[in-house]
Amino acid sequence: MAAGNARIVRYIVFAAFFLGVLYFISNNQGYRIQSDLYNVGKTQPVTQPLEKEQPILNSGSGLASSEPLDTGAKLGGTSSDGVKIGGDGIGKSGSTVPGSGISNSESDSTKGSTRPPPGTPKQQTDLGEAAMAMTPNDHGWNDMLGTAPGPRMNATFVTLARNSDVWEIARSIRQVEDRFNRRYNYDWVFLNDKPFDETFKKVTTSLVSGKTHYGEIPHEHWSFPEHIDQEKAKKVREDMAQRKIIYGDSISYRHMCRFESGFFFRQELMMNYEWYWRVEPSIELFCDIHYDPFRYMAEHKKKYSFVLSLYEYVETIPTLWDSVKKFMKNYPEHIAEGNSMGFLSDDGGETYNKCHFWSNFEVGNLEWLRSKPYIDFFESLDQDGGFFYERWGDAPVHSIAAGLLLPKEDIHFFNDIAYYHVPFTHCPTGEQTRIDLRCHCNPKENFDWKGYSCTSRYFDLNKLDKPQGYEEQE
Ligand SMILES: Nc1nc2c(ncn2[C@@H]2O[C@H](COP(=O)(O)OP(=O)(O)OP(=O)(O)O)[C@@H](O)[C@H]2O)c(=O)[nH]1
Ligand SMILES: [Mg+2]
Repeated sequence: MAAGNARIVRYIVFAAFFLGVLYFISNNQGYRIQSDLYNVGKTQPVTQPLEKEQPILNSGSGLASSEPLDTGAKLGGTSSDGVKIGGDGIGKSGSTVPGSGISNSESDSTKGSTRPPPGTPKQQTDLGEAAMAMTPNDHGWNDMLGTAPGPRMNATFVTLARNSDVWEIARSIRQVEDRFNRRYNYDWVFLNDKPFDETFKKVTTSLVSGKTHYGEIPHEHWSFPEHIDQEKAKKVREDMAQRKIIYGDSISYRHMCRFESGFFFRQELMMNYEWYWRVEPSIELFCDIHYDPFRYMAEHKKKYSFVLSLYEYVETIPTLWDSVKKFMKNYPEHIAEGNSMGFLSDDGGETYNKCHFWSNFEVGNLEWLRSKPYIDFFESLDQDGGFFYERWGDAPVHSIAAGLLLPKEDIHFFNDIAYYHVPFTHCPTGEQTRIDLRCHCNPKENFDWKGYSCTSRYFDLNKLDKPQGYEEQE
């Protein structure tokens, strides 16, 4: 009996050992399969319907290529012997596609990175020829996976940020990349009144598909100008603190507003570009952007654009309009014919109705901001001291400038760029638009047609048809 029991125990031990070996082998294989898949996915997401259009566009390098990084390098243009020759073929940012083995940043943070490009290697040799798909009926509308065809503008994203903003700006970049820039690879300029730290550079460079640049703002662009009476400015801050005016007691917020009003566009790094798209920390983009807004601006001769507009908090700008009127009197030659005074004033310019475009989102033309009319405008306002004796924001400053110095047709409303910056949302009006653009915003949160928005005024002034369904959102 004892011997029988021992035999049974031996069988059980043997069976357990055998099962253990089987389990180990199968698990091990599973791991290898997973890791292979992962590699493939990194190069080329397996779900993409790529083969359809690849053969002609891909210089013969199809999806099945066993040289994924090579394929990525070809985004920058490849000579016949396979040597990388840079990205002239697809514009400035095309030369910097990650995965080409070349660092995509001025910082050291991506050196040695073998990360594949964010878009698939679908690449057209005739990038400059392609028309933009603006509606679902246009050719190429659904080509949202590869690098976008078409020329690139001389454009950059621009963000003013502190090192402590890194995770908030990381969220914004991720959204901008996912919804737009992974297909376009535009550059990104980061500006700061202090040196950026390594974490900031590393994290942001890893997220941006174009080149990243980091600039430190010169002291004279982030300090009190000599003509400011420090005592007077201090009293204002104390008074605003007592009255609980948002950021009313902050010195740095005032430097920020003055910098955004008068200096960001003439930073050394920004001088390399003609177009900018401003991005702030913690914003959201809710819809796919199927076309290049920079190119849209250029082709339609726009100079300034917005997605949200509203009334300014009057306590922050009590004498701004007086200052503007002084400028108009001193520089009548700068006031554009057919301007948007009707957006800014309800009485022909006597008083300001506080309407402004919300400048935490802007796509605009840097040459315009660097032009004499704009510089004269900024300097005239700056002399009056309201950035420090009050708390003038860059939003009303930019908006009044755009409203007076530009013909009204130069200002564009991007209905199809769905956007959030606390606490307002622009969610495109019209269900079909939201479906076509694969939006994830709640239309009920759209601010455009609510009483505190000025967007209706913009539509009325420009005699534009409001999108279908706007009445239901008022
Ligand atoms: N380098 C630097 N950037 C700043 C400073 N203050 C604000 N910023 C940046 O300037 C932009 C505007 O500042 P915000 O604090 O977002 O101002 P806001 O949008 O009016 O207010 P919020 O509702 O807080 O977003 C953001 O991109 C900030 O990261 C500062 O002191 N230094
Ligand atoms: Mg902000």
